[in-house]
Amino acid sequence: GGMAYEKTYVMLKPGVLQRRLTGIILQRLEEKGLTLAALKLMVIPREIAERHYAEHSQRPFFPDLISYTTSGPVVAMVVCGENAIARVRALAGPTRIEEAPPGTIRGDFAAVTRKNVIHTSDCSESARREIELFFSPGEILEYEDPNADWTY
Ligand code: DGI
Repeated sequence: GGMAYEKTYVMLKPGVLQRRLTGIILQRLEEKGLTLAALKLMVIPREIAERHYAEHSQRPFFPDLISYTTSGPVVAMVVCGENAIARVRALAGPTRIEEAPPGTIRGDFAAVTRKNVIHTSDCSESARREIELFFSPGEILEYEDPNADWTY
């Protein structure tokens, strides 16, 4: 397939800060050549968490998903690069922890699906929606990357 420059929404879930895993997870995104365009700590308000996970509102695990997601600070990010959406999902690994192989972020750092460490947008439409939900346009910085020729 061709390349497309994309932005994706990435969130390190509650527990990652407490476990001191932020640096090692950011390193995995950076060493793959992905670019950080925005990054902040926040505690997600319930209403925003419900909008973020609206597609799951009828699932039995929804109340637990919302209480977990709002239970502590998260690291919210906009990550960009060629084919960034698929590349970040590949680094994260499958949703279900039994399927997440070693070498992926979930495979290496998560023990159970409900605390699978990282969220990452699943398509360009969700990426657009999620970035808008968590960031104002002025928080997203796009800058020259003189090293891009060494990555792509
Ligand atoms: O985009 P993903 O986070 O990989 O996956 P998703 O959008 O299908 O699910 C969103 C989150 O909801 C997922 O990261 C963990 C949680 N989840 C998904 N399926 C289950 C679940 N939590 C529980 N407890 N049980 C599930 O079956």
